[in-house]
Amino acid sequence: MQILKLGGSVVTDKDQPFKPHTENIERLAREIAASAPQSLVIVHGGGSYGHPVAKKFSINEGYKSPDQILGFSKTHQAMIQLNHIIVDALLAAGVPAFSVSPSSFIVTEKKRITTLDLSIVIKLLDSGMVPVLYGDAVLDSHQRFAILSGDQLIVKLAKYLDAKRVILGSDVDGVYTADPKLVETAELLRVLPISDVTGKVKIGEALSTDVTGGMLGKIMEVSEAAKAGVDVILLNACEPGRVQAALRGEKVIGTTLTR
Ligand code: IP8
Repeated sequence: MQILKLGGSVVTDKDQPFKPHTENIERLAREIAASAPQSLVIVHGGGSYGHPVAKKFSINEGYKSPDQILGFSKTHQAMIQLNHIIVDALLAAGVPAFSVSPSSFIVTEKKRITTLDLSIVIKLLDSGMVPVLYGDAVLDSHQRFAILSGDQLIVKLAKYLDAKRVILGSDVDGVYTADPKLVETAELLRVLPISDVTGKVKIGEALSTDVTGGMLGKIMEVSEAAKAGVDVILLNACEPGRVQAALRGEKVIGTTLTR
């Protein structure tokens, strides 16, 4: 059982609203097909689809004014549009992808997952399909609605589906000693003990609109899966071949989180 997260910076052009990164999406679909995964769940991020809409209507802050209700639907719809493009590309490459909306089986409380019914996802996996989920606008029992990041979602999936490996694809090679987009001398950490995450290591924040917390938020979140003994690999999914190699269990340039 493997879980692959494709970050918004991989599947969209984060600087242009509603612009899919078609080249990356189609290449990754071919890589996933070529790796012939036994059991795989794909989760993608919001990028320039979900995030700008969620930000415009302050969806992650919960209900404050009536105009947010339309914004909640628009955020979800933006994610459906991106998911549609990704699922179409996977199908074209021969991957039996099947779209599943997280907001239809997950409820949060103060932005954290409290209700999650994975029975459909499990049945899809048992039938040989590849469920394709995403960060979504979800109902929240405390603040009416919230943004569920794909990163929070993959940790729960890893735990309840007993995943062996979680692969997080972004547009950087892994975790660096500083933000590689800003600091030239930043070094890639091939191994990152999770005890270092909140201490010595300085991790660059995402530069563009990301309502769910950028790189540091991502690592804090997924370190939970590493703590539970799941192999967690952060790699650059914009570099051809890396996702395919990781899915095959081969050695790949990236950062492995260790306990
Ligand atoms: O990009 C957020 O998912 P993420 C999805 O994985 C939305 O944090 C709706 C903004």
